[in-house]
Amino acid sequence: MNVEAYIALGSNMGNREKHLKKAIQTLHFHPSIIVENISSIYETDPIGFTDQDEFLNMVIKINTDLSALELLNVLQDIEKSHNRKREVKWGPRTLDLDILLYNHENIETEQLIVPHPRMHERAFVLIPLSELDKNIRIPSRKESLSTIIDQLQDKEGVRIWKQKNGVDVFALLEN
Ligand code: A4P
Ligand code: MG
Repeated sequence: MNVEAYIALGSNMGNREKHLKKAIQTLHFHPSIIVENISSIYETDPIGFTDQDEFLNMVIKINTDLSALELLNVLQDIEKSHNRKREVKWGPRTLDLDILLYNHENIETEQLIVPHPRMHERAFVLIPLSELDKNIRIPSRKESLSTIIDQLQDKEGVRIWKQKNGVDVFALLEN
């Protein structure tokens, strides 16, 4: 498993926490994916399309043998199994799974752009990411993660909802 990747999870419909946990469990059971670490869960004000319920957001770190496109396909299959519908751009969703980083690669294809093109402007992504690795660099960005976060406007819209406690990555998933 020689690739390190970071995935952002979001949900603002139905049992939000259950959608996030189920997705992580499904990834964990995939033969080509190891879930290495997970952030706390944050409750966040909706960005973009604001007339919708609050989100739960978190970020996880995985190791994988999958290519970036194979990983995207796995994530989209999981979204489908959560009955994800694409109706409103940036609108309500049971589960959104985005690839933030894939090693330190820059990828630009029709289906996939990595680093995720909007991650550097989103506190709901960068705050949980920095919890996992505050020194991580976003390829093609000069500034450090903490400098980018300092400059963000919407930080007060991102609040810890369930703190990850202790060393066990999966303790959060069990209760
Ligand atoms: N795609 C391209 N690059 C990627 C990537 N790195 N990871 C393509 C995943 N997918 C990627 O995505 C549309 C297409 O993007 C996919 O078919 C894939 O080929 P989608 O998930 O179908 O649609 P979407 O989620 O509506 O679009 P997108 O661009 O993922 O939306 P965003 O930018 O993620 O915004 N507010 C809060 N507080 N929390 C949220 O989680 N999420 C959104 C969605 C808006 N506001 C939010 C939140
Ligand atoms: Mg998405």
